Amino acid sequence: MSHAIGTTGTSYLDAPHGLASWLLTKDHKRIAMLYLISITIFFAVGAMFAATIRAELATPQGDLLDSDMYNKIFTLHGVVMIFFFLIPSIPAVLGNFLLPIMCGTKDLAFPRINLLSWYIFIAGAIITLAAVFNGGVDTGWTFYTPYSSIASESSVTVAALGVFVTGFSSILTGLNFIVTVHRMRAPGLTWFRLPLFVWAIYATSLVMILGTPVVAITVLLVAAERALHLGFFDPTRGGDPVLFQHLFWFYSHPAVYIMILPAMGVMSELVAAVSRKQVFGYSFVAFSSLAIAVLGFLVWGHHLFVSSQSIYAGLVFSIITMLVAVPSAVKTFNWTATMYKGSVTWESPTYWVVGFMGLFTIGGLTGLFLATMGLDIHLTDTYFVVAHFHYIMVGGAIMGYLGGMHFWWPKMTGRLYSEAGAKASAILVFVGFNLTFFPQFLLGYMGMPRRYHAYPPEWQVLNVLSSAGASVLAIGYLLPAFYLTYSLIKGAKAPANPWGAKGLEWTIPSPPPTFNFEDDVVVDEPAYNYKPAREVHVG
Ligand code: HEM
Ligand SMILES: [Cu+2]
Repeated sequence: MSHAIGTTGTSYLDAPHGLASWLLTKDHKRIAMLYLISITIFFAVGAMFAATIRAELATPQGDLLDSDMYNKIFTLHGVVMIFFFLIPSIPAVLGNFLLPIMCGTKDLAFPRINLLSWYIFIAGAIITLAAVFNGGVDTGWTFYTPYSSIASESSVTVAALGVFVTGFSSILTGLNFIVTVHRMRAPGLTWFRLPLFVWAIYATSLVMILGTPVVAITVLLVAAERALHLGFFDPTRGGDPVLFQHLFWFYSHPAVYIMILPAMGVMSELVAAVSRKQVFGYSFVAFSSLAIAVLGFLVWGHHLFVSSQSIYAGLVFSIITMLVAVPSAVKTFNWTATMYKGSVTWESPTYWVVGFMGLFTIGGLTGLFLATMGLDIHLTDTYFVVAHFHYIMVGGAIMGYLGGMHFWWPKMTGRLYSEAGAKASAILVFVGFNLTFFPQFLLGYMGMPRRYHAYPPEWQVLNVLSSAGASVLAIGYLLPAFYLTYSLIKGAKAPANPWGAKGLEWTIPSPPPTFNFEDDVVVDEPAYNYKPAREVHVG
């Protein structure tokens, strides 16, 4: 592998300063930083809505918010978290930063389009947030018709346009990644020498470019129906409200994999690094990403078990949904096997890895409950569903994102952070998370419906536990904001390879120079070619 340690080029952070040099940058690493700053702000906004929801639900009466306000708050929470935080998080921040480096190239295939994607993302977010200040949206993040298309008097049209615009950002980013992986890999970097993170981002990109146009058109149809009173979904004009659910979930089920596949990619990198070992069953892990991407398009009907869908269609969707569990389980088993035979050390990334595996497993297993049609008829639209997807998307995707941020932070910023702080944060997130969401499985099983702002007093104990857990979780998420920011000011300088990890990104200085590699890269070994000895240099 090319070893470029000691390159003299100025780091991408030190290259021209000034606001304009950042806002007009074509450097994939700076664009990643622009995304990092923006999605961190959106996460904070989404988290404040979540805190409001948990405050309301701490007591059985609807005493903090009226029902109308409550509807608006949980809608905004969902919309902001899904479209403006989870979907862009790992691909746009870590993917943008790392994919070109992992492919041994100087930048993405289309650097200008990469910058354009960020501007489109910001434009979409501003339009959507305008809907918030323009009275809010009360449909839920799923925008179900006919409520959203003919009944709701809130700012659905503006929010729908915001989501529509944001979709283009996703499509362009996906295209950029796919072309880069196909056309720009360094000589010798064959498909089966690619880091598993690249495989995961590649599979995610396929979903982004194939799925996003469908949701974009769907929300556009809702906006058109509202503005022009067309009859796409309006039954009084011959439309079909359930058609919306089909179109919506045809994208949004795959979209849940846009959120989790990249986190799985991060996990593969981290598991290899903390176990100092080639990932067990490398090609199975690589292909399982593609299998998930493909199967993900065939299961949308599991969101429609209680719609007018025929019971036979339900049966087919039920079975195919269970099949999706197979490639997910393949990954989990292979990570476990990697760690089992490896020499695991307890640095902070290991904490995030273990947390991810625990939470993702619970999320996946409870997915199987929901995939069982007869059981889902009882559980659908209850807190069981809420708990299931939070275990995967918050427990899995955000753990993966934070694990990746901690692993690559020294590379991205050139600074080491407090290991003790990072471990404390991982533990608080894990404990707070379980306290928040585990009670919701029980509440759902007992029949507590989702999206209600008041509930019978007998469910208060579990709700109070959940709200209390949310405060612990919030502290766990806030901590990194402090020690990571502190590391930028006072942190020790990071060496090129603080974890003693394998991968092209660890062969260049931290932070990398503007064009990543000084010489042309040639790769002559498989990914994760760990040798027994190594040195660790963390703060
Ligand atoms: C083992 C794999 C999985 C299975 C079998 C599964 C199954 C299901 C089923 C059947 C539902 C519908 C429940 C209902 O509406 O009554 C559901 C909902 C959901 N799942 Fe999963 N799931 C799996 C993995 C995932 C993953 C990986 C994610 C996200 C990254 C995810 C996110 C969601 C979301 C967001 C919803 C609810 C959406 C809403 O109604 O707001 N699931 N899951
Ligand atoms: Cu689904």
